[in-house]
Amino acid sequence: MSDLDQLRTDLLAAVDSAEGLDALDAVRVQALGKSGTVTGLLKTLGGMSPEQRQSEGPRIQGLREAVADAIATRRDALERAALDARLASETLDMTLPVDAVAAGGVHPVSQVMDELAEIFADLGFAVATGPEIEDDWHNFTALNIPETHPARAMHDTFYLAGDHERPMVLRTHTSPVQIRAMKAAGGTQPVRIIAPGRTYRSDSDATHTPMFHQVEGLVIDKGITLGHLKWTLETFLKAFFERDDIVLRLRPSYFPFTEPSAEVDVGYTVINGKRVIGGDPSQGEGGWMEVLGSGMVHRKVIAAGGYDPDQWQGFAFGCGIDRLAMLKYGMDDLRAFFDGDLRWLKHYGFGALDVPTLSGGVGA
Ligand code: 2U9
Repeated sequence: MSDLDQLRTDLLAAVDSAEGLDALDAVRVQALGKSGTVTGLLKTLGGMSPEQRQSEGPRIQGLREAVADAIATRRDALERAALDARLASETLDMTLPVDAVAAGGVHPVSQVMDELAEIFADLGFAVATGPEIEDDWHNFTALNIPETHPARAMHDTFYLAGDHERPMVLRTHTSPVQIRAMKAAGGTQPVRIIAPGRTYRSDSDATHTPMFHQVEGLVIDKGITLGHLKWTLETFLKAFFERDDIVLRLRPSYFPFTEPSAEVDVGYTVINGKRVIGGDPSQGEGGWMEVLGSGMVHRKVIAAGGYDPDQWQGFAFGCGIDRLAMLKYGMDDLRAFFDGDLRWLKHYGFGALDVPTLSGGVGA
């Protein structure tokens, strides 16, 4: 075997046995680099006679090409093997659960407010809002609660330092919103609104917080009767508690702003030791639970709102939103509503996209 053949055999063997790209590059430098063996042979061509160059030239060039081709082929194989190894070690398990994204939740009070707006929208009621800092006239006087009326003391009012001409209070109910809505309607247009929002009374125990949420409803029109009131409340309660078997009981009561006035009880039944709204209250451990106050708007209040009480009548109702939420979603401590405990909110809160969760609107 000539020296050239021996060199070819050695170099091709070195290329084939190179175990990685670095080793292969070392072989390339050793053969084809500036001082490489094959490069050295190519340089000898210059000192040869023309005849010698003619016979040796193609052999040496052939050797250079064979080594270069072998290196390229080996590099491809090594690169493919490296890629295969990476693909095998870096596989993604598409079946793994994704990390939960931290998302906020909807507070039960907000959820119930959305549900109320939805149900009453179906009945043609708009949502009205007003200031939480009210003057004495809108909060009391216009609602037939004059200065000497015992109801003022009963409301445990938060008074604000203001001028003596126009004492200001934190509204004790959302009723002043309805007075403002009546005034805005100018004594000539029917009114059909609910007024949900924050209210304030100086009271604090397991069932009372100094701030709580109320919703009140008001209808002013011609020819309004107690029958309209009862139907509206029955329709509302059936939609809210998502049951058709809700029974109502109206008990005579007293509120300064309505005459006659009635407290509204709903029938409950007991399932697994828990009171559930709906069903026949005369069965088993069932009974009645007070959920709303209501009545026909007092003539003096109709007049204070700018309407002629000989032509216009109305009904109104009110209840605690916090209490509605507790009854529907089964919480038992009112104070937890306002503690801001994230564990409680996670448990009782609602997803932003669940709002509202009613299975259907009124009449569905
Ligand atoms: C106007 C006229 C009448 C609103 C009414 C009630 C009866 C009532 C309480 C229930 C529990 C509030 O949260 S609670 O303490 N409310 O019983 N509210 S009628 O009557 C109005 C309001 C505005 C212009």
